[in-house]
Amino acid sequence: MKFKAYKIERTQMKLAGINVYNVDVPAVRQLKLASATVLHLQSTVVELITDTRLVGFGETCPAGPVYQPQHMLGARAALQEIGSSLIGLDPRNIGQLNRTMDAALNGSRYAKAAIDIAAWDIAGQAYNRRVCDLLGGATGGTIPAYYSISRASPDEMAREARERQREGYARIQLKIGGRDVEEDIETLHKVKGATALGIRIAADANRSLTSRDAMFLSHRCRGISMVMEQPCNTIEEIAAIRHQLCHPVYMDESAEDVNSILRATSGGVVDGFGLKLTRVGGISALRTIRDICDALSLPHTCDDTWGGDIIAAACVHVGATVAPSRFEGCWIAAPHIRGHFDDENPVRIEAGRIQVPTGPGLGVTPRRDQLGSPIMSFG
Ligand code: 0XW
Ligand code: MG
Repeated sequence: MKFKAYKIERTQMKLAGINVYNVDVPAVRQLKLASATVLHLQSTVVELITDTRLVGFGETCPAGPVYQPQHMLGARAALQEIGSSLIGLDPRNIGQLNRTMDAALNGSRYAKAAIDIAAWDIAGQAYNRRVCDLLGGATGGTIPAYYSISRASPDEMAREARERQREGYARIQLKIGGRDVEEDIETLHKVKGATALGIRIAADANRSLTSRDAMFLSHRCRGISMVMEQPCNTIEEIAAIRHQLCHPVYMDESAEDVNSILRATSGGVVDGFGLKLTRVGGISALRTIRDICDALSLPHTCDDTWGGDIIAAACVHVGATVAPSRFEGCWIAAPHIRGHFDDENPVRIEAGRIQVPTGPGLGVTPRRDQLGSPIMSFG
């Protein structure tokens, strides 16, 4: 019996140029965290131009210079360092692209993430598939979003929690910390009283609590079903008190890359993660972390710290491929910012859910007038 030999046709594609743009992201609703208030930001958008008609877009947008070590000008300096090393590579070979970036510059995963996202956008368009299809397939047409409630008085936060639950959110994150812990304890009790059973609550201190206050808060909120997100500054501080807390602990800011996630999980330090797409290195790294969490039955979110429709689409594509039993939802900046990069395919939340973009690649294309002239070009 003879078998017919099928040959995979190899088409050529090369990266011919890269443009980097500054895009204003005006805020309509500030987000007050323990250490900072996020307002108007400038995002960094990367355009990968191939020698075919295809272009892909990526984005990175740290939430200001204080939330985490990553910051806007740092991303741009890193892109300056790595940009020219990528010209001539096949952007569909995302592994090679990432290895080349690592050979050109140590660290700065959040800048490399913008290139990685744009490469997935090109690969999706080249194969006529959505990014979520290339990542293993979507769980459905929409995925859950969660809402982050800015730090405010206990009554205001409780009122907003009730409103968001009525709007359709199944999960809310409450910003705590950076004030007297008594106010946070009062807030959590008032939120519990104001919301109906079933709402999932994350109390996010954004690294700010002392181990003493984290223990006080957890014990005084013993009857509240909630998770404590990044209560203290470091993995070590969290590890030291973890078994004295009454609540599951999720790691966010300390989840910096695949290795820190392996350290935290092998040490049994956490029960889940608030994952940030660009901090960990983009879609490729988040895919690996998704699979680690799946194997260890650890729930997690798929978000970023801020940004426009490109980052939002990338988070939603990965989020759409997470097993529902592991998925804590996506946070996107849309409710906090004015307008969209792509008016025809905006990534937005309706009744607590986000529609997975339907076009090939990321399924969003920023308007040219919004990009303006590049601030940096290669090739
Ligand atoms: C709520 N977020 C997803 C957006 C802000 O950048 C902070 C972040 C978090 O979970 O810490
Ligand atoms: Mg967080």
